[in-house]
Amino acid sequence: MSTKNESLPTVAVVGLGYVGLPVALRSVEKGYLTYGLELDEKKVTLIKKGHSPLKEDFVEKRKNLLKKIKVSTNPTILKKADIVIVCVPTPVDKQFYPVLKPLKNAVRMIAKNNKPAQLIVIESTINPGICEDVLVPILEKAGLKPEKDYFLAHCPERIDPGNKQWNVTNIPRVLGATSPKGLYLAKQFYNSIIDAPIKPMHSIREAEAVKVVENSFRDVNIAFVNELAKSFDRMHIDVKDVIDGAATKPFSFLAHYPGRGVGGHCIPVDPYYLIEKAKEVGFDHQFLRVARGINNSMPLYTVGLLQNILNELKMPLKGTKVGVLGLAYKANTDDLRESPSLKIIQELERKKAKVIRFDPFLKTLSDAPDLKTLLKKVDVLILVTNHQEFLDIPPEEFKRYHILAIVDGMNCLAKNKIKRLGIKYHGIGRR
Ligand code: SAJ
Repeated sequence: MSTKNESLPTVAVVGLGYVGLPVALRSVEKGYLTYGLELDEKKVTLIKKGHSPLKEDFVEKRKNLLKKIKVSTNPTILKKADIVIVCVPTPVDKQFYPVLKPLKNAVRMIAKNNKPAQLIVIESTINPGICEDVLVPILEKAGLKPEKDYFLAHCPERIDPGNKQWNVTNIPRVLGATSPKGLYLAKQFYNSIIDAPIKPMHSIREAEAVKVVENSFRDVNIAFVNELAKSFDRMHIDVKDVIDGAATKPFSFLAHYPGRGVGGHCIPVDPYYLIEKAKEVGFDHQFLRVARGINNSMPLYTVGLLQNILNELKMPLKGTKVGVLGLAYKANTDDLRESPSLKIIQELERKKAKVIRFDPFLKTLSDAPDLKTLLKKVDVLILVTNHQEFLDIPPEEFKRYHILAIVDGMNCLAKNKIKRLGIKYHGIGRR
């Protein structure tokens, strides 16, 4: 029930993307008067009309609350907020160095529109030390006094795009702050909107470290199986079967699966936060760097697999019509960020293949209006995204449209059925 509760503090969310919008909706749902500061006019207009700028299950189910978020592009709305939640992007640049400009700008805007005793919570992913070494100086430069004008906390976001089970209401969180009072105020707020444990960390640095550690953990585990895939490819061992076998062990094994590369705004990015931060203290995270290198090598490795198959078929890659199934980095989403498809297509075109793309979630970027049209047009396929629509293709369809070879970049197709139809098949560590 979303009724305005006079006794509750006023909330403002800065950045209404895949993290901020769910937080704002949840805040409304729990009765908070909620403002939304969003620089993208189009998004503001959409939300004002009650339309979601995101294709997220959680948002779709709460569309009726969208109009209750007081959205604006004007930062002066922050003057009304007792609690400001910062959910702006923290990408990395071409040298993989964290780009903090959006975050710094957001904090500058907050500082200029301070309400005394304002609680500022950073949800964006940052590396250890950013709050105290970068954001506090910005607040102090604006003349703000800690504990009097502001309290600073960090509650790293854990939104998993496309996940229908876990969302902002039920994902446990960690929380750190620069003072006990700030921790108390932040914990009160998050306990009121999240039906899951909120773990207070002993310092804000520890809270900053948690997120980059959990995502680096995932990146190195994916790199482990990607390296296995490369070696098992040579040993003619199906790495997917082996991982499934290892996963029968009920403890101390956590299955990850090889693929055409690691995309998204978290996993391929967050390890660089740790790598860069550690450099400042003279430490080289060689393991994280090696893992990043292995994962970054997978798109070209995938194209190499196609090249090997075409060599067997005595077909040059140049001029071959290659169907690329999927552009998004993750199944059943329309998210292109850091998607391996971009490097795969770039390499195919560099080798003068004729590329025809199709992604049911990104039709405006597709070269074919639908899957059938693509299958009619191409000689071979590379599956990049394990969208359900591609998993549902009966293998006979590949035969019907004279597909000569398939590289299964997510090891998700029916390998044996495809091979029995006389179609060349190669997965990642799976042949
Ligand atoms: N991937 C693999 N092998 C795997 C798992 C993933 O190659 O075994 C690839 C995916 O294809 C994708 C990339 O890695 O291209 C990232 O996949 P992901 O499942 O980690 O999806 P993300 O990027 O949405 O990661 C989010 C993260 N959530 C947050 O940062 C808040 C991550 O912490 C979660 O573990 C992940 O969702 C999840 O579990 O789904």
